[in-house]
Parts: sequence; C-alpha cells; structure tokens
Amino acid sequence: MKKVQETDRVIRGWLEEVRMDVLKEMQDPLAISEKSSRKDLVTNIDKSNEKKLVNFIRQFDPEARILGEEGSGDVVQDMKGHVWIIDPLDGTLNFVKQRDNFAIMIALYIDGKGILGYIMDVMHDIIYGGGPEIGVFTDTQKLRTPDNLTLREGLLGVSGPMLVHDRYHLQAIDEASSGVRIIGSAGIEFIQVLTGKQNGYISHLMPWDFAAGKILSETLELSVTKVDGTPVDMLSSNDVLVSTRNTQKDIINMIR
Ligand code: 2AM
Ligand code: CA
Ligand code: CA
Ligand code: CA
Repeated sequence: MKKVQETDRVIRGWLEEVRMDVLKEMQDPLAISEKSSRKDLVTNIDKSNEKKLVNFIRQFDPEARILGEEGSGDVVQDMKGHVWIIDPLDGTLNFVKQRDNFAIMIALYIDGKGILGYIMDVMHDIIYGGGPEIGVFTDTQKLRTPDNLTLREGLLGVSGPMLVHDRYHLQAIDEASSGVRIIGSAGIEFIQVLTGKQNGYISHLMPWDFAAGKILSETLELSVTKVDGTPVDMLSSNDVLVSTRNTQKDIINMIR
C-alpha cells in the first residue's frame, strides 16, 4: 500500500475526474428509477459513478474489498484488511430536484480503522478529505477543530422524517438548539459540522452515508456515535449523531 499522502492525491484525482463526467452527463435527461419509494431514487449517474470508482479502486488496490450503495462492489461482511466504502452520489433526491446539494463520498478502512475519508461537494467543487495521519484539507485550506459548542449555541442538522415522527424527542431537541436545518444529503450535512456551521447532525444512515464523514469528523475531534452514544456499526444502518462533544452530551442527556 502506498503512502497515505500519495493515496490522498490519487483519490482527489478520481473525484475530480468523476465530477467532470457528472457535470457533462447531467446536461442530458436523467434515467431515474424508484428504489424503496418515490422519495428514494437512483439515477444512471449514481450507477455510472459507482462503476468508475470501483474500477479506479480495483486498479489501485486489487486485494481490497469494496462496499458501495449501488452494488457494483463486493458483499462485505467484516472489516478485516482493506475495505473501501463508497457512496457514488449522496443526496440523489437533491440531485434530481435541485441539481445541487449532493456529494460523492469515499472512505478507506484498514482492519476497521478509518484511514482516509473524502466528501466532494460536487456543485461547489470542494473536496473535504484526509484522515488521522494527515489532517483534513480542502484544496486551499486545512480545517481546524470546530468550537466545542453546546446544543443551545448552534444549528442542528436533522433528517426530515425523523423530525416529523419526533424520534428521540427531536422536537424538544430542536427547541433546545438555536434551530434545525434539513439539507437532505448526509455528506453535505457532515460538511456543515466539519466546518463549524452546524454543531451537529442526526439521521438514520447506511454505512456509505457516514463512513467518510466519520473519519473526517473524528480527525477533527468531533464525535460520531449512535444517538444513544454507543459506537456505530460499520456494516449496518444506524441512527447516527455527529456533533461537537458538548452537543453530544446535551443530546444524550435529553433522550435518556
Ligand atoms: P442517498 O441520497 O445516497 O440515498 C437524505 O435522504 C439522506 O439520507 C441522503 O444522504 C440519503 O443518501 C440518505 N438515505 C439513507 N437511507 C435512505 C433512504 N432509505 N431513502 C432516502 N435517503 C436515504
Ligand atoms: Ca440512495
Ligand atoms: Ca447516501
Ligand atoms: Ca447514494
């Protein structure tokens, strides 16, 4: 396996290349199909992005296993060795309805440890990437640990359905915060927390939704756990809380 710095440059190159294809392909009509419901969509671009990323990874790291949302990768049932977790297009409903607020995400874990994570905000052409060995960078800046805000001091990102159904007393948590925000892309929500624009985010997520964000968040001393504060399971869905440490304490106290 190559040095982390070199791998970082390679992954950023893949993301730039896939982004250019997305910008070109999204000028043509999308082929859209429903997965579990009319609010859970997949497009030709989700699928083609995943195929391209899987090909890049296979050439670069042939022994590795790949867990991807659209199924072009492998069946991954443990985190031994090199495991890449990819979300080829995060925020597909935003992509279809807004042509904005969507991301591409890549994570590399080795023996269960997060090594490198990447979230590309496609329309703003910014990659948030890195890991514990090198820190978290965009093309132009190194991110520092956000201020350790309490719940009442900041804005909380939430999943719309979880708020509507008042899961974990989210409506009371909303009242206690400075306000809630609903973006509809886990990747873009993670970026808000990484950059200190929101002090937290709560959502029901699959591994590819949080794999990259978890590495980046933990590198910046943010916490990523289940909503009850226990560790997330990397191979199944979880109700995930990503937040500053003070906000995590406040939320866990409120849901107890
Ligand atoms: P996706 O767009 O890659 O599917 C808001 O819907 C956020 O939650 C998005 O990041 C979305 O990722 C993710 N998500 C996870 N499970 C979902 C589901 N069953 N339906 C829609 N979005 C889901
Ligand atoms: Ca999806
Ligand atoms: Ca996703
Ligand atoms: Ca996706």
